[in-house]
Amino acid sequence: MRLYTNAASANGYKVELLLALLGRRYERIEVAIFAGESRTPAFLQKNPAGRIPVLERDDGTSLPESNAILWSLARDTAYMPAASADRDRALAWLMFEQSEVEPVIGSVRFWLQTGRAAARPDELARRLDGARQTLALLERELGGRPFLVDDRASVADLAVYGYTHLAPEIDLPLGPHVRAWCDRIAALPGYVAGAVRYDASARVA
Ligand SMILES: N[C@@H](CCC(=O)N[C@@H](CS)C(=O)NCC(=O)O)C(=O)O
Repeated sequence: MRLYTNAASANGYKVELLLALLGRRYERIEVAIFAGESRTPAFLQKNPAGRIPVLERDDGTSLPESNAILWSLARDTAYMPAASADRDRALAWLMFEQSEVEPVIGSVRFWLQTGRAAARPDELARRLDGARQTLALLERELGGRPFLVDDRASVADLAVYGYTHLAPEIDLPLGPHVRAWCDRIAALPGYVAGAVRYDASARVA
C-alpha cells in the first residue's frame, strides 16, 4: 500500500505512527502540498478534497481523512478496543480530535510557522483559547487513567496525540498528566517521531 503524506503534517504523522507501531510496510509518497501537488486532477481522484493523507490500498482503492485511515488500519489489531462500548468511546475521541484538536493546535501551528498568523489576529486568539481549553480537558481526562480508552494505548490515543504533543511548538505547555501520557506513547514498541516544522516552501511573504 501507499501513503501520500507530507512531513510537516501531523494528520499524516498519525497514520505513519500507527503503521510503524503495527510494523506494516508501505510506500511513502511525499506530496508537495504548497506547490499544488495535492490539487492535481490525478490527486483529486484519490481525495476530492485535495488533501493529504491518503492511503492507497493494494487493490487500488483510496482512503482519505487521517482518522478514517487510522480506524481502517487499527481494525483487528491491538490498537482497536475489544469491547464495543470502548470502540464507541474511541470513535468519539477521533471525532473530538477533528473538531477540538486539529483545528486549534494544528491551525495555529500552521499559521505561526508559515507567516500566516499576522493576517488573522482575532481568529488566532480564538483558536489559541480553544487550544488551551482542549489541553485542560485532556489534562483532566488523563489525570485518572493512563490512556484515553481502557487501560491500554488505542487508536484514540494516536489520533489525539498527533497534534497535542506539538502544542509546545505554539508555546502552550503540556500539563503533567498529558506529558506523562505522551511519554507512555513514545515508549510504545515501534514508536517513531514525526511532524517536522514547516519549511520555507510553506511560507507566505
Ligand atoms: N480532515 C483531514 C484534514 C487534512 C488536511 O488538512 N491536510 C492538509 C495538511 S495537514 C493538506 O493536505 N493541505 C493541502 C491543501 O489543502 O491543499 C484529515 O484529517 O486528514
